[in-house]
Amino acid sequence: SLPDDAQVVFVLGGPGSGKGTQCDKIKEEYEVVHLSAGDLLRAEVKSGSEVGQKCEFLMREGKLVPFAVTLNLLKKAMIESGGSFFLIDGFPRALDQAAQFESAIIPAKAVLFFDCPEEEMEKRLLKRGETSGRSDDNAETIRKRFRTFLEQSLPVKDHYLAQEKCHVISAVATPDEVYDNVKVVLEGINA
Ligand code: UP5
Ligand code: MG
Repeated sequence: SLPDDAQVVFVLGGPGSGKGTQCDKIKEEYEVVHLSAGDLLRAEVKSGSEVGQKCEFLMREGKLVPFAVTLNLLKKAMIESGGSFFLIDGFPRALDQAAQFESAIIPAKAVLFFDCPEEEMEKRLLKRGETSGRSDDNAETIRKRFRTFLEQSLPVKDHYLAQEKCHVISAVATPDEVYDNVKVVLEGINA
């Protein structure tokens, strides 16, 4: 199980908004466990498991994988990490996922939301697609990811804004400039 003082911060934002990039910077400076739901899913796909094979197709279609899959992967990784401060990157991606995670594991302390125009995200993802090898970094899947994000994931931001837990940070600047604002937020929530 998790330590009594466990804390969770969700790191959200559209596809290519810079969630992973900023989490990498945070963990250079703070003692945090960074768990990317997408990275955990890609590892599961790579393992060749039956669950992974099912997820591979959904991810290539820009759709959400079943909640139970991400919840199990995250829970296992949280416990195995031995850490107590968790940055959960790219999850929850729908309102019901947020509610279920919080009742099954722990309420979120705060949410970082990276705000980025679609044109900028598309540009970043297409560029990354030249070398990433990610099966979802192509123009067609990117369009589907944006659609899923708008329809299913954006309500999560509003949910946490209403609870005054969500900190919106502009993602349109250099990674270092974005990180300066991330730090201000993290200091504010006493990470
Ligand atoms: N870059 C970053 N910051 C920049 C900046 N400030 N200026 C210029 N360039 C910048 O960055 C993307 C690219 O932009 C990189 O090349 C970077 O160098 C550059 P990155 O930090 O990787 O952005 P990130 O927001 O992490 O983008 P990512 O593609 O990982 O976001 P997604 O949310 O699309 O992907 P994720 O891996 O979270 O999920 C993939 C799929 O898994 C989903 O589509 C879904 O099918 C599935 N999934 C679920 O079903 N459920 C889940 O809970 C999670 C995932
Ligand atoms: Mg990422």
